[in-house]
Amino acid sequence: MKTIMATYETLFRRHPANPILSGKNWPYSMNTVFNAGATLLPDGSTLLLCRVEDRRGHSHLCVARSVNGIDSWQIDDGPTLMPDPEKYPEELWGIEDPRITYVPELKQYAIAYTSYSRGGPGVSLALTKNFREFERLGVVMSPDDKDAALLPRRINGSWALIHRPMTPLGSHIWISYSPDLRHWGNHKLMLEARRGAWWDANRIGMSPPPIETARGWLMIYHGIRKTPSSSIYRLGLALFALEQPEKCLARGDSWMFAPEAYYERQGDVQDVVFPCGYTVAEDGDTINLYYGAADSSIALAQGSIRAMMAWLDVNGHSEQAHDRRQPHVASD
Ligand code: BMA
Repeated sequence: MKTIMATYETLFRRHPANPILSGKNWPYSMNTVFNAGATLLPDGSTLLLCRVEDRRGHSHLCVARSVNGIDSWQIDDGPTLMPDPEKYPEELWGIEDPRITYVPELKQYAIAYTSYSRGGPGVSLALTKNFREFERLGVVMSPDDKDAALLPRRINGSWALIHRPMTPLGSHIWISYSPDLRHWGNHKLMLEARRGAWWDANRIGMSPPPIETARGWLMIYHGIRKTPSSSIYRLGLALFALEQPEKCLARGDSWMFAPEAYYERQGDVQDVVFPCGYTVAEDGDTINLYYGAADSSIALAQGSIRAMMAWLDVNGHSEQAHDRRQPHVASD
């Protein structure tokens, strides 16, 4: 009898120093650190904007800097960006999951983050030049909405924000456009959660900001598989047209990274890998993916943009070819 052997290509290698940051590194009292935004600073060092959950269960953001992006992190002595519910009531229950985009036209970094309001989680935007002073633009997508990032440049004259509203029919990835970063419209469905048994059925979200390549915006997204006992957060890939980013060119069928290591499988929330940021090395290809592990620590996995594109060429399909395009039956 023939034995069926499945081999899976490894697109990301976990760093042996994982988890690279956790509560035990922190200079002040807290519960956990996870889901960090990331960027390279002009001097080539790495900045992580970490989500820190305190012992009330509320989150704030704190900066950690490192010359090599792996160790010797210099962590701010106290919270870098605290919720400010007096001026911004939408931040009442904390601020979470920042995604950083450097915007050359503004010569500033844009941070899209989840603000946890009395009315649910929404998307807020802030601008900063130095990660010390921040200009808040307030809520740009009202609840329930999260998993947002700004594209680094205008598309046909408009700013573009990717985000993930929740609906009773499923949570899908949308893109919206704005002339001024404050007023948003022209909302377009970008990527749908699949249905049925798929690993990315019913609820998906963008993970780090998309990577601009010559062939399109390469997006690492998470799919949430609800199981009888909990949920599994895994990562997949999709590619979108450069000047029409709501147009999906290809989407991988299988996940390409999933919780396997002990620090991803056990923690405050088991079975979660949740990247909010990456940096690209000088070679223009090596990607350092920073991800929250089990809502309890920050880990690093390294991959290659070229390898992700090659994987998508083999494992991806255009959305038209996909089974979700088949007409729904009445009982569906
Ligand atoms: C999502 C986000 C993340 C979190 C994940 C797993 O909905 O809120 O912040 O890491 O759940 O708990």
